[in-house]
Amino acid sequence: MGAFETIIYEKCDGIGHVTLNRPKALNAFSVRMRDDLHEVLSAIKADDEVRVVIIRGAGDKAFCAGADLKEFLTAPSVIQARRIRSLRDLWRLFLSLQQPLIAALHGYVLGSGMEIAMFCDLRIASPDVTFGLPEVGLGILPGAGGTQTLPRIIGLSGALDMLLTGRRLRSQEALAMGLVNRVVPVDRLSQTCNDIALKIVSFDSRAVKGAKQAVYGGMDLTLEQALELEKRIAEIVRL
Ligand code: CO8
Repeated sequence: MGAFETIIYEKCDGIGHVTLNRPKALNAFSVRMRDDLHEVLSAIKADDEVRVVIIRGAGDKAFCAGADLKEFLTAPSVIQARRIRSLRDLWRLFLSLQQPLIAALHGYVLGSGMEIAMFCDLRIASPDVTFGLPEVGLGILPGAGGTQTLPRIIGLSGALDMLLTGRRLRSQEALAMGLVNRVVPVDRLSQTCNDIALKIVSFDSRAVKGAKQAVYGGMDLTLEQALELEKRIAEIVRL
């Protein structure tokens, strides 16, 4: 893999480190970033050495302040349509990764940035985070799964509050609502995510992948079907 314009990718001790790297634009999600992320995640998906992934944002102001508004407002409609289709592919790619994804969150986590975080399995935040989905206020819908991932993570009531009123959440509220797993001091954010990742790396990777697959695979099934799925996956893991 070559160097990327908008992403830094490093691999160390079984952990894939993905950094959104446009700090001067608060890591706004651009078409270039979409393409770079697609390439990195495709490589990670095929790489058995990568047992867990940490996604973070460069700079001290934001994980990601959403879609690149400057680019979005100048895109002609055909390109826009193609962009939206490709976005769906990227989001499917996120969902198809068997390795656990950890989002290390600081500063602004808005729009597409929040949607990226919601495609991760664990969200660890510093106390300064502002979460928000401003799309409806901009006259559009969150186009990267936000209307579906948010209610699955925090429930219907909180999701509708954020989506319909543009309500923003700070880290402690996000913790109380189940949007983040842990809040840690900003100077401990990276180390905490690394420690969690190393713990996951120390486990049997088949059991880790199996647990992730069973949880997501069972969500849209009846309990009976989901228990059956769990049984099948547990048998495969034990082989
Ligand atoms: N896109 C492009 N550039 C951005 C973005 C963005 N989303 N956010 C910040 N930047 C840039 C600024 O333009 C600025 O650049 P420059 O220094 O060249 O002027 C630099 O980052 C620093 O930003 P600010 O000076 O604004 O920093 P502040 O600390 O004053 O404010 C905020 C931080 C509150 C995060 C503010 O930057 C902001 O409101 N940003 C936009 C947030 C947003 O609404 N994001 C979009 C969410 S919706 C989405 O992701 C789905 C698609 C939306 C399409 C909408 C079509 C109508």
